[in-house]
Amino acid sequence: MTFVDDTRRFTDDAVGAARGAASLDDLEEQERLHLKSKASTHGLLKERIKREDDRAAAGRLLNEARVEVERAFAARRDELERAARAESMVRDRIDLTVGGGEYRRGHLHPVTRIWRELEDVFVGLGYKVAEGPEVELDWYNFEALNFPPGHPARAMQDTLYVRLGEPEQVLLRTHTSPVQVRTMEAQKPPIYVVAPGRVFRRDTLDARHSPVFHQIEGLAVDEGITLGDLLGTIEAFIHALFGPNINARFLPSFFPFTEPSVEFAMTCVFCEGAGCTVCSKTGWVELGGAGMVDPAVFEAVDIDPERYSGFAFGFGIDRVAQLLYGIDHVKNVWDGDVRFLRQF
Ligand code: 2NL
Repeated sequence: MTFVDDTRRFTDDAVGAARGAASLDDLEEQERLHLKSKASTHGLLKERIKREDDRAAAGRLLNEARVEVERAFAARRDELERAARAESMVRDRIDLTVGGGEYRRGHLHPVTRIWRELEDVFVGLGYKVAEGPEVELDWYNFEALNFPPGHPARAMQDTLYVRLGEPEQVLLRTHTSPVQVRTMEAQKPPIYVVAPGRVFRRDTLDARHSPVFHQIEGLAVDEGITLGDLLGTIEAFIHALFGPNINARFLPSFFPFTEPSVEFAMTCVFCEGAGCTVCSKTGWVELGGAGMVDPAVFEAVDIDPERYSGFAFGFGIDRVAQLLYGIDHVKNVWDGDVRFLRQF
């Protein structure tokens, strides 16, 4: 067989093998056999050129053949790759219309919700919201508030003291009143502030008592403030929060920082005053305390009690949340158990 014939046959065989390759692996194998190695048909023909009479013509001929064969392999490779891609488009398709698992949406903690509702009500009545430290000095928590030395609330049994500085001078605040004391030190009347926050007492945990709880206190200091303003303000916020059927009731009481002092209750939201187990058949639930700011407190913060008067009130946020959401044990309010919190 002549070189020309063999080259012709190389071209036909190789182009045929390329076109007939069933897969990319197969194509690779055929390319190696016909074109790519020294022992390939092309490799052997290349060796033969040296022995041809007209080596230049033989070289040119084989070169043309090689280009044609290379084109055939490239074309088939292109076809097979396209097919593989098209197949993967079908096989690996993701059906976006199927829909995924549901994500559980979080929500605010019940206490946070009540906290914010209370802030909204008082902001609506013209109050500012103030905050302060949870670790306090004796002065702000007791001394400035007219707690005499030896008052039972000051004792170790009630207050959590911090081992820092002078003994019994640094403590976890037992109420948010220190925030109002700080406000009165920092600015002169008229003052209208509410101080919501976390407070701490050395209480043993039971259904209603917890060493950590939340309260909101309010303070109004201006010229000519009366007990009538206090009673009207309490009634207004109870109506704003619970509607016109829920009323406020006041009883005389005592606090070291107010004179006179009152305790206030609201109509039981469960029986609307008829009497039920929640209100122990009284029709009322205790909410908090209030009173006219004692002149001794004004003197401690350098406000003239002859010119100004004011009222203050305080009540538990957890208690309101417990009542409104029917939470039986107060520990559920802060221990962060998601199985409990999910219910709201
Ligand atoms: C309650 C009673 C009360 C106050 C808090 C107060 C604050 C200043 C001056 C005078 Cl700076 N008083 N706060 C007054 C009366 C009662 O809270 O049962 N809280 C849970």
